Amino acid sequence: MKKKTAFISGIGGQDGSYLAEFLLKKNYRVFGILPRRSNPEFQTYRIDHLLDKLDIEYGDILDKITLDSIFKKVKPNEIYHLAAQSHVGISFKSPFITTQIDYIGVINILDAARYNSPKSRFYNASTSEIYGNINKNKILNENSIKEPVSPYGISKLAAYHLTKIYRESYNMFACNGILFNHESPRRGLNFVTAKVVKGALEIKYKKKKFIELGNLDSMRDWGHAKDYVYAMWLILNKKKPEDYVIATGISKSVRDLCRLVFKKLDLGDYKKYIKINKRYLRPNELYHLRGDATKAKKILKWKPIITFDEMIDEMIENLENRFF
Ligand code: GDR
Repeated sequence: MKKKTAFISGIGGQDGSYLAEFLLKKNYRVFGILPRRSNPEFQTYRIDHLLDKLDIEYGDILDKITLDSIFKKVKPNEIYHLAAQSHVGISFKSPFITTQIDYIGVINILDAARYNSPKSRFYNASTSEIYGNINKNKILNENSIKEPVSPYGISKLAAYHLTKIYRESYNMFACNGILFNHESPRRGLNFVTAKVVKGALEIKYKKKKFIELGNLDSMRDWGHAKDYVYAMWLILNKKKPEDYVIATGISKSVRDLCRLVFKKLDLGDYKKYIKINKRYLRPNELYHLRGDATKAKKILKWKPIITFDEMIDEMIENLENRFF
């Protein structure tokens, strides 16, 4: 039987690497692009162990020509669009480049698919950042009001609508996965979970005296990236193209995260080690996120497996082995 084919943009990222592993295990042939940068090693460390099994080309989501040629040649069964400028804080400093990558990039890849491989199933990495603060402390589902509060969120909301527009206008199998925060040992070190775990380990090994953070009171619904890439695949393998919220339904504060990590490392009261630095406060903040994945549970039969506690243990063990 002919192997199924998948294309992943952002294959070098946390989610891309887990998804590539998952699809290879399912016997897919996996294609991907990596942007050409001056420090290529940095971009492949999450997929170095897979490189001989993957078909990787250099290319950028903003260079449509690469997407056109790959889609024309491969006509992938499934396209997972995960590439993004994914740091919300950075999007305030670089709103233009964030919009280019996170919105214009989606026009590029949807058009490349539409003209060269219209039968490909298309997954767009949408996010809980599209909601904003308007829903107050409500649990959020696919129908909740979307009023983002960051340049990242607004680009992602535009991309979410664009994906729906292509589905409805051109009959494409195009779907949004509205994923709430998801972490893992492969998380970039400037996101808060990895920053706190690495910082606490540095304190344990006496390399540092404290961690500098921003808002400790924001609440996030944190799942594990491995569970979430499985949801992506389920979304593209249903009969009907639809949008889904993927979340755990449990919300914790950044403060809870700090308390747990410092406790696990036997370092005592986290407050002794945390300093607030204005640099890490965002001009606007999304205060509360908690997702309702009832639709995914019902239709996709998806549910999160790895608990927050288990994930933090895995992050501590992995980062300790990697850096100390
Ligand atoms: P988020 O993730 O913005 O929710 O977006 P992040 O881990 O960056 O922040 C979570 C919360 O922690 C607060 N915070 C800090 N954040 C960072 N990065 N660094 C700090 O020092 C710090 N101190 C406090 C933040 O203000 C925020 O409230 C993530 C990304 O992966 C997005 O791409 C994705 O779309 C969403 O999750 C779902």
